[in-house]
Amino acid sequence: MTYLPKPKLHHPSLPTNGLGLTRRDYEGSVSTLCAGCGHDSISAAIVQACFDLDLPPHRIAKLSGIGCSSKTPDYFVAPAHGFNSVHGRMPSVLTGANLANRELIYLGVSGDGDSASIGLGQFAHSVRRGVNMVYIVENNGVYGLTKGQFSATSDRGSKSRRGVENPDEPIDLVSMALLLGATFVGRSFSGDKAQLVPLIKAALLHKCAAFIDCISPCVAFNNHLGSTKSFDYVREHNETVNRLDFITSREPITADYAPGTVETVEQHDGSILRLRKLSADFDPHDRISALNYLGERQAAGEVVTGLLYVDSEPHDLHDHLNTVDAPLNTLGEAELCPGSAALAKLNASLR
Ligand SMILES: Cc1ncc(C[n+]2csc(CCOP(=O)(O)OP(=O)(O)O)c2C)c(N)n1
Ligand code: SF4
Ligand SMILES: [Mg+2]
Repeated sequence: MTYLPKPKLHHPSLPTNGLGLTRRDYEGSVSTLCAGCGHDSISAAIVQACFDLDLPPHRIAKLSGIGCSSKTPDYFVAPAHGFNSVHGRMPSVLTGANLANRELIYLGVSGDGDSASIGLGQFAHSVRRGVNMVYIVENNGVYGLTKGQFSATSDRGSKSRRGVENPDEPIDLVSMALLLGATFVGRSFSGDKAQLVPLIKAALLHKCAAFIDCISPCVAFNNHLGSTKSFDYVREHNETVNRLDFITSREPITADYAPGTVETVEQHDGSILRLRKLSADFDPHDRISALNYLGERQAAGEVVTGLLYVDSEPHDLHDHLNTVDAPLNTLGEAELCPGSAALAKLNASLR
């Protein structure tokens, strides 16, 4: 993989966050993606979110599969832990890492090909198990890296760059995530930083499976007339159901909206999601009605974006399995080996 490091020198007047780090400290190497690729805007949004939240870079673990989208962890938060896995296998690698060490913040980046085709089963099981992670699909409706074949999220009837119509039904990963029990589900657009950054911030502090489908146009193979994942199509058909402001538990809450127009949702760690409702009949706390709403708007050709579902009291995989708090590599012999008496008791219980 091409690797172009950025110069380490910072301008001394760059603003710093609570850790004394600049935004540049959260960047990665120089992107080798096509100029204008939506994926680069998502990387920039991740950099902004991690900087704003004062996340210690060494506490972040970024994982991916294979694809242009899966190359992007190289382009943000260089000092974080990183693992570029096999095509479609990011979720199981992330699940294993999370079980071994729950103290890191897990950020999985994938593509629509990576997650909706070869990795569909992996996506489904990581979400269904409630792995504490942020799972971002950079969704461009094509296999960008292998030169623009339709992916499983391409809409039926949408056209390839050469004018061929896609005959297959699409898979909507947002609807799947809702059906599978994800406790935080959002959809956004790489061209809408004002929506995407707070969504990523809220997802990073959500203590369970947080899924974000981010429409991310491929300027090389899927940004033409007839595509439903182009910049123009998404801008024209974007139906934003709410606007999210994200406030950490450290910040004061200033009320600058008319009463009744804003809903406050408190997350497990005390962080606050302030939701400005833009669609009167959309409720992000009702999984079934969110699914119905998405289905209706999708049939009408609209792309629904915003925070689509949130459960503020989620239980993750560690809660389900009642695992130890400490990372497994810090456990000593006393914790790992309970002794022959305990083993004999266990064996006796199974006879
Ligand atoms: C096991 C395996 N099968 C197929 C491939 C070829 N391949 C590489 S990337 C890719 C699809 C990438 O599409 P997507 O995940 O949507 O990422 P994008 O490039 O569009 O961001 C495929 C099929 C591979 N690398 N490994
Ligand atoms: S081929 Fe498409 S997805 Fe890949 S870098 Fe270029 S614009 Fe982005
Ligand atoms: Mg793709």
